[in-house]
Amino acid sequence: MKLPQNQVVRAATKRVVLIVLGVLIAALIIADIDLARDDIDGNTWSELVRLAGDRTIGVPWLFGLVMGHWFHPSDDLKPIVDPPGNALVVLLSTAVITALGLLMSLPMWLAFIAAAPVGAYLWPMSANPDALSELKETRK
Ligand SMILES: [Ca+2]
Repeated sequence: MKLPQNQVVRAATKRVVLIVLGVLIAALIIADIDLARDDIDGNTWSELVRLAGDRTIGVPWLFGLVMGHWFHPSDDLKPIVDPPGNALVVLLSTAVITALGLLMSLPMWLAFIAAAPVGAYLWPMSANPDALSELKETRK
């Protein structure tokens, strides 16, 4: 999605997106706390994600991919395979890891750790350099 060019609209759009994300995260945390306090065991978001990760290694793999996508070592990192080939490699590696997880017991943490560099070097988030420097300026 491309942000509108007008600075005022861009700033308002960013603010709305951040507010929506904040409200969504707060709602998930509040729901998780409420679910933790009820009489039903294993029904919190955290417990369900953990259970899903135990059932299929694809879940921690996907979390690792997203972590690598967001938190890679350089702002100007480019994928080592040009698009759209990088998406194909990410999808294929996800399919292979998920299939391996069905055939053998793989630890969740290993899938998570292995996926982060894949997400970073095949699917790095390319941030707008202007938006990044703007953000860094506001943090000072
Ligand atoms: Ca509960």
